[in-house]
Amino acid sequence: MQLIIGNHNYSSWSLRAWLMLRHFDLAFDTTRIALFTPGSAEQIKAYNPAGKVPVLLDNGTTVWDSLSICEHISQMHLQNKGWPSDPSLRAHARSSCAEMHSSFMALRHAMPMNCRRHVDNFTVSADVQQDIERIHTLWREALTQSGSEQFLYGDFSIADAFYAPVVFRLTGYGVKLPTQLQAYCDRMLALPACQEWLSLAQQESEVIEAEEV
Ligand SMILES: N[C@@H](CCC(=O)N[C@@H](CS)C(=O)NCC(=O)O)C(=O)O
Repeated sequence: MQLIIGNHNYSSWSLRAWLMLRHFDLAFDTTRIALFTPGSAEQIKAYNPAGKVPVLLDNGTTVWDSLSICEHISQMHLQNKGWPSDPSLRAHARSSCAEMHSSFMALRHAMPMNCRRHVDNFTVSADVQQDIERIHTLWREALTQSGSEQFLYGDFSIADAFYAPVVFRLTGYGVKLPTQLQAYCDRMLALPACQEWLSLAQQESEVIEAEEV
């Protein structure tokens, strides 16, 4: 497999797809395209006419958009273990991912993923606070319903990959979290794959001024 991604520091959608492959130790090559640099849009379009990363090339099949890439990886390479096996938990996990994919605009705009940045006194506006509280509710429901003391739905799932950029944002912007949720963030941050991504972000030097990547 070949995964085309953007900058490790900024590309939250790329992180989701990469984390699925890396955490489950699947074999793949990474092609990194530094976003918003001369020629980068054309480079991305050569893989994906929609002009966005991530893109996965798998044995002649092109898959684009992070959610369908994660679904594809789960179905084709993980015997569907990207989702919880319990139907009710699976429905919750799928809904949480779809909600991440389509919502939380205030949080995404005000707190763009920037793995190298650590903010001490970030002011959380009312609409960002609303997004954070909704995420708290989702995480708490997931952890409680699954009885998990590890990942959101027990074993690592697509949902953890999907919320990994939120973990990076909440911790990077110094948002104070309830104990149960801070503990979840700590477990995610301790994952070797998350550590590897953060280290790759540290090694990059490009700076993007855009609010949301
Ligand atoms: N919904 C898409 C979003 C992809 C997306 O917005 N990717 C950003 C990088 S994180 C991108 O390619 N930006 C480049 C551009 O817009 O020119 C997904 O889930 O993959």
